Amino acid sequence: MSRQPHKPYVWNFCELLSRNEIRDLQLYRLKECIKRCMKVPFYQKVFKEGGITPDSFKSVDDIRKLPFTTKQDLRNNYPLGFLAVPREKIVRYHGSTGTTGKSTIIAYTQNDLEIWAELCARFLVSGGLQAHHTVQVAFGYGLFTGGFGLHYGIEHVGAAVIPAASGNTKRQLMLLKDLQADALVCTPSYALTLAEAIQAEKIERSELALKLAFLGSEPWTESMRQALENSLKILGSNNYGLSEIIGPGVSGECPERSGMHFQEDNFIIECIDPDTLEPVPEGTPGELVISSIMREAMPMLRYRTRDIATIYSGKCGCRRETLRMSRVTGRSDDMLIIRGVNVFPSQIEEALLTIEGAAPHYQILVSRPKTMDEVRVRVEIVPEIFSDKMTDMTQIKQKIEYAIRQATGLSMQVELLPPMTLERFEGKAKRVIDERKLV
Ligand code: DLL
Repeated sequence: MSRQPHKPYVWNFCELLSRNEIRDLQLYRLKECIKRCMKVPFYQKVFKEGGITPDSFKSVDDIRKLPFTTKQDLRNNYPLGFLAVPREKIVRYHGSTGTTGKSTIIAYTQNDLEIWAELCARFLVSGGLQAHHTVQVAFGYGLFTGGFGLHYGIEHVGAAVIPAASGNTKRQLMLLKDLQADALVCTPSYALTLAEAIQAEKIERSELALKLAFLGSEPWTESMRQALENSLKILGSNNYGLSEIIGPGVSGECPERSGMHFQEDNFIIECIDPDTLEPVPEGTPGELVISSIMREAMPMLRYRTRDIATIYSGKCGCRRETLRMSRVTGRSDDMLIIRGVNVFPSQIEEALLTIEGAAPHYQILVSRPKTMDEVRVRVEIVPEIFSDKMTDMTQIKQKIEYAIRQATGLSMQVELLPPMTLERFEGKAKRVIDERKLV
């Protein structure tokens, strides 16, 4: 479909600050943020050890005097060790997706929620949303930040929300049709599923009002965008974020489609080599490191996102001068995103090893036969338990499937293997085979 250019809408003048203005604002806000972080025992220790005070920062680049904050630091301080405000100031909790294990809880003050809605409003407007639109949100509502984050952003713009939540494709189609939604919010892979279902149900495009889609929360490609735009006859824009930093709203695309603009009045962005931890030159892929300098409840200083992307500067055709990021091209850890849910192979391993008979030799095969991700876990059974009695094996298989579902929130198909079937490794085990071709 040919792109229908729309005016590069800007929601807030902050988005048009010059580079110098952005840097000045960041420096001021970083110093204020350091003061707030003094209430967090983890940062107190960091500041004491490094002799750091707000006056240690003469320029934004001095942020490198601080060590990184990692997901492990958050886990070590679970659930609320990173709170920078008294508990009674918290009005909302979210968490990282898909796990029932202890991972990360994210807290928000009222002010954090207002800023979050504002940040989401900005990328929505820059992607074409206007107050007269109706938007169907097909993200999960719950601990996951996608549903609520986008919901309040849409309301902030003044558009109408249909909080359809995730799944139930038939009902999604019914709502799209009956309420004539102009815009869709979901993961790119779910948008593809909807596009297929629209075809399968023989719904005529003229029965739908869709014009825009705001897609994010998982990696996707330019060719996937084209497939979606052609089949759904929409403009699809990309947006990026992560719960530890705030949720969606960290960066988003403008009509120029030349990368996602970071909301730099709220975040200080660095891009590092994940091995040497040194900054990479602009235009070289590296790991994004983000500091959330406006957060009240849980500010993060130099948080290692593990997301690999490339950063660009330079004035964009939309008039913004903020740094932009490419699509996320990989991870510097082994996290997988399955149907929009973040999963670590270690969670699957821990779950299957709770079942008697399962050997610690397994392989995780991820594929996307059509539009939905599928995971098959191949597990060896220990020799003492392995039997050719179908009923015994079926029971073990079901137990493992249940344990994995409990641990990850996802259904995965388990295949049991006789002892010594899988390859043994001398070095680092390669347990994940990701066959998804993001086309
Ligand atoms: O996925 C926040 C979000 C919700 C973003 C809705 C956009 C829309 P988490 O569950 O914490 O938060 O997962 C964060 O998802 O570190 C990336 O690896 C991945 N991710 C998020 N957006 C994109 C994107 C939300 N546009 C993790 N492209 C991040 C590629 C993305 N990967």
